[in-house]
Amino acid sequence: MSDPWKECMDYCLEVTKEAGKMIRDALQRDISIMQKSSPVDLVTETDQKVEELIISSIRKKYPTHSFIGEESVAAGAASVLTENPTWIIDPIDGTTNFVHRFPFVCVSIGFTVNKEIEFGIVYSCIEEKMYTARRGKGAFCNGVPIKVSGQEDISKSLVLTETGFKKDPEHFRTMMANMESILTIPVHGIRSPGSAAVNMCLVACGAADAYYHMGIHCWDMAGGAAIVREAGGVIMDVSGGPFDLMSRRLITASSRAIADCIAKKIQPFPCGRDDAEN
Ligand code: LIP
Repeated sequence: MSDPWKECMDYCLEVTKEAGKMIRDALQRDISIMQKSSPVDLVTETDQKVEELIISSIRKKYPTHSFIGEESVAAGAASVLTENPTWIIDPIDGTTNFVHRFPFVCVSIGFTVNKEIEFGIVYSCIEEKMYTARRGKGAFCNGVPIKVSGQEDISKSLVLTETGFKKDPEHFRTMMANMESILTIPVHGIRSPGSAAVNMCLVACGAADAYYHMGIHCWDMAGGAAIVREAGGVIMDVSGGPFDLMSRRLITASSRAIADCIAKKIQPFPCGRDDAEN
């Protein structure tokens, strides 16, 4: 059977390596930090330059394809997923980590066709871990196959989540109550590595058993979603329904049992949709 998107994935890999090198080089210099939606929602010149590099390189080769990029959307571009082949790009997932030189910083790219994720690439570029997954063909880290832990017992699990940018009192209370509700199951622990895409890769390779988050974006999820799925993980909405790339929320886990248990334990809060904000 022909594999029409293989060439796109191979090309994406080369562009991602270049982007990762650009990020590593930038860490050697002073980092100029700007604010986006709030004093804790940060962006740097490097986020913008890396996104420019990725989009211009891919657009030159695939001029008819569509793009949803974090910094382009911040600058006013639409974030609507269509049937057209679409590259969903987070040039630096873990910008706060990047600013602090905390080592979980990645380039995340997901590629969709007919709104389905065909492949995902997440390059944790300080650790130099290149995670890749193509629909139906497995998930890999630096070319070595990876799979989820397979843990089914939530009381033996390590769970990832993030605190995010929105710190209004109601949101904050729900977020803390959710963490309390998970911690008191009990679980072995909760961790917040600071990058949604890296979190999904940590579940994909069995270093963590679950990750849940509300308030992130399609560019945080697209690359990692392909990887965790192909590694045998479950990915779903926080309501327990099917995963929706534009919904700004997800649960992913090593097993359905753990994902379902988290869905029952956490209280969703409204976070809007990526395709409703333009
Ligand atoms: C970040 C995520 C992080 C989350 C933040 C933000 P950015 O992405 O990966 O896990 O807590 O809300 O979305 O802004 O660094 O690309």
